[in-house]
Amino acid sequence: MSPRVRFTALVVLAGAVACVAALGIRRARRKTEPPPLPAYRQDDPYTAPRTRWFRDAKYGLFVHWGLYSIPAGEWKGRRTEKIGEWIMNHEKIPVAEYEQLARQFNPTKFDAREWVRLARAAGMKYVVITSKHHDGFCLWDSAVTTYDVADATPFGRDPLQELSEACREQGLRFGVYHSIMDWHHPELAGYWDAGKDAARKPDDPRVQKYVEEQLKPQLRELVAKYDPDLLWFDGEWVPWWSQRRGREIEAYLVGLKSDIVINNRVGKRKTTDGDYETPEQEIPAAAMGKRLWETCMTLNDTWGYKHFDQNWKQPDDVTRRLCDIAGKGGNFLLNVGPKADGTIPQESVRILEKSGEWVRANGEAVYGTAFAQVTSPLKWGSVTRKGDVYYAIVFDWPQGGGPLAVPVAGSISRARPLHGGEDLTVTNTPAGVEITLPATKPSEPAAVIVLETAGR
Ligand code: FHN
Repeated sequence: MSPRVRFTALVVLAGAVACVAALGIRRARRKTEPPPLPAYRQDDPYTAPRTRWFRDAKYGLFVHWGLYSIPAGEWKGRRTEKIGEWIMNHEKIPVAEYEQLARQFNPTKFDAREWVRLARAAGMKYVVITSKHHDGFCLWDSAVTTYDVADATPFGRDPLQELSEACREQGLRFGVYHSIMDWHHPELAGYWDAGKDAARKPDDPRVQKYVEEQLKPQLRELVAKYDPDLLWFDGEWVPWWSQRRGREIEAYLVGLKSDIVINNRVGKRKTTDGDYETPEQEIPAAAMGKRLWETCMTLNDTWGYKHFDQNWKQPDDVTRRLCDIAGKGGNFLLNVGPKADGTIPQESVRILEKSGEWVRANGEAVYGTAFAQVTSPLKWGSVTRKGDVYYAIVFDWPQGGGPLAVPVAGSISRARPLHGGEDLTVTNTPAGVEITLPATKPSEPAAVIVLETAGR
């Protein structure tokens, strides 16, 4: 065999070996690579009819209420500087000792209709309440555990039943918060005293047991008993939770209620998890492209009630944050931490009612709006958009009135105060539109100017 033929044969052989090896590696890799995440939703949450209510609502009440409302931030005379609902963790309270709080949970002043009346007075369109926070205590009558309001407390009423009914009666949507992390399961990592052999992997049989024997059955209960429009998961950062587990729960919930809206903390807060992003205690600098989002925020510095936390945001501040969020296409989920007696702290009531006066009077510029593409950041307030109409929400009115630059795209044909009065002078410039404001600001803390685009 000539050297040339031998060389070609060697090359062909080497090539064949390389192919076989590559195939082998790919097969092996395919064996180790987790199968792709199951797709379970056929729609795009950003435009789907089932999220329309959420996109139009813009503003909701978050409620953190549970056994932690009893110590109210103080344990054995020691005040925690941290968030009240984490007192079991921060004060290293053993499960058996913390459970005793249930015997004291008897919120006889709880009035679901009053809570919903307050949400409406604030201008809110939905309510999301903690069905189970990290401490594992269940605020409804669950057949899956006795660590719930029905079996462990003298209260004898079902707060979720009453609140979901009050929401329906008064035309608000109802959502439930549910923590994946559960300190009532010390066998799972997350509990402050979880041993080093606590479950830390998603495929740990103890996680499987928790998911199959508690998480899923309780989600089925919550959907069957209270028909929530929204599921607000949390506590997903534990090492034993994964995007795959999250996808499994999403598919499970969609099987129970096809139009349910689910936040991104069902998974690992990836942009493919759930229907929307959940920035916390912050407002994004700009809209998030074609991804829904909702900022959740405290009214003071705690989610769960702390009797000494008086660092309250003021009504105008709340109103401005709502408009800022709406101008960037987001939702605002603002929290209250009711007391153990079932009442909402008076300061929370005052702030929400005061801010609500403006929100309800100017709802046209908030509800059902989308983010307005502004060509430069705004200092004086926010701009929202509804179809071919913009709403300039002006908080910082120029001294004595005068020109205000509104950096929106498109030519504006008319500018008028939302609540009537003379039309304003409009000058379209390459950078947007300039409107001439009158000396007096028509309303506080902000005045809305309606800008109609030429196409109208
Ligand atoms: O740990 C919780 C906290 O207690 C509170 O519930 C907030 C609300 O969004 N979420 C977690 C912190 O990210």
